[in-house]
Amino acid sequence: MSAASTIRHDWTLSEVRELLNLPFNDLVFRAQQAHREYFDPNEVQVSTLLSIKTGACPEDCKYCPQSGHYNTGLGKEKLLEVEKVLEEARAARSKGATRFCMGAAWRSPSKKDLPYVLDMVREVKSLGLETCMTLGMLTPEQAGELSEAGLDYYNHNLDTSEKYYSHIITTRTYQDRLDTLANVRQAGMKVCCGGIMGMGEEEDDRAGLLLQLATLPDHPESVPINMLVKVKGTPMESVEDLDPFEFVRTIAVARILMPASHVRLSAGREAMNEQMQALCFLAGANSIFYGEKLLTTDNPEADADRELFRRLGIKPEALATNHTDDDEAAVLAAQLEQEKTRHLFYDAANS
Ligand code: SAM
Ligand code: DTB
Ligand code: SF4
Repeated sequence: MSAASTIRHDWTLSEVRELLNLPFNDLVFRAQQAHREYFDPNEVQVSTLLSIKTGACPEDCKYCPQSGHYNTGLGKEKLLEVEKVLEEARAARSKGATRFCMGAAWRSPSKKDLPYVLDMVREVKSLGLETCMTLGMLTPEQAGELSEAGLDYYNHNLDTSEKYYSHIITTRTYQDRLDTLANVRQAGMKVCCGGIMGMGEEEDDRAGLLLQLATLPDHPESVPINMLVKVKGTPMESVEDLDPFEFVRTIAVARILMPASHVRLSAGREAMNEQMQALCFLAGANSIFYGEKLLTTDNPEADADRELFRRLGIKPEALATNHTDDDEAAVLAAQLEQEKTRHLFYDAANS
């Protein structure tokens, strides 16, 4: 492997700042180079999200429609039944998603709820889908149980720089988040960790977040870059828009710093036009949330995303073939299933 291909964990803040400030064309060119060393540039991974427990969260994250501290008009819902989750997972699979991400508005999972969540992991996994959960903070024991049940990814975002963090959340610390990430790693799961742009932060906060992610002992396998979805009733409902090019720059720098990770163009696509999304793919984004809802807010219609892929010649990334003996049968079944659903994209891509 050439020196340029080496994955680095020793990036410095001045390097990250320099990258963020490159002339736009130079930055995107470098991001494309990095992208092509590790990925097919015309493939994008597709995940579908489901809120398994909505609203009345005790945390005070200023961006979040689900925080019980703000009145956003969201009702409080109980943890969904396992059967309902499975129904949604089957529907996502039949539309061509390969990963199913389940999110709960919790500070951390309770002793009472965890067994149900473990069942969800086992059952969704038996459909051959990759599984991801985001349930708040985890102890080493909880992370161990989720890993044991077969959970592939755990999403836990740092959200912003350490410096800006206390302007956004006061009910848990940056260090709490780093501790959960370490517990997830220690338990052998893949890490999904990123942040939100457009929360009134400065460029240096975006640099600080990217640096933190890129200097973790192992890069997160998945790096969601969210554009703030401004929800009425949250303290961020009327924060000033971020310059869209700054968002694209953030994606490009994430791609350069963590070249082997999937960078997800995450929340906020509903408010982006197709040209903006294409720029994000050009800058190295290679994963999206697919399906009409994120957790509680709208995402583009699945048909519209397939049409966008067609126009850009993008294909959905196939399920990974490396798997353990334990889930071999399920993965093979899912790959067959995926062959059936790929026509949804391919027919469009070839027409
Ligand atoms: N409660 C768990 C937690 O916070 O760890 C899991 C669910 S939480 C909704 C998952 C992530 O969604 C947050 O960390 C945040 O990055 C993202 N998110 C929440 N509200 C958002 C918004 N309005 N715009 C963009 N991203 C948002
Ligand atoms: C992530 O980084 N973004 C997703 C997922 N991980 C869990 C969540 C976005 C939520 C947007 C607001 C909502 O729909 O409630
Ligand atoms: Fe709760 Fe997660 Fe929303 Fe924060 S981001 S308020 S922890 S659901």
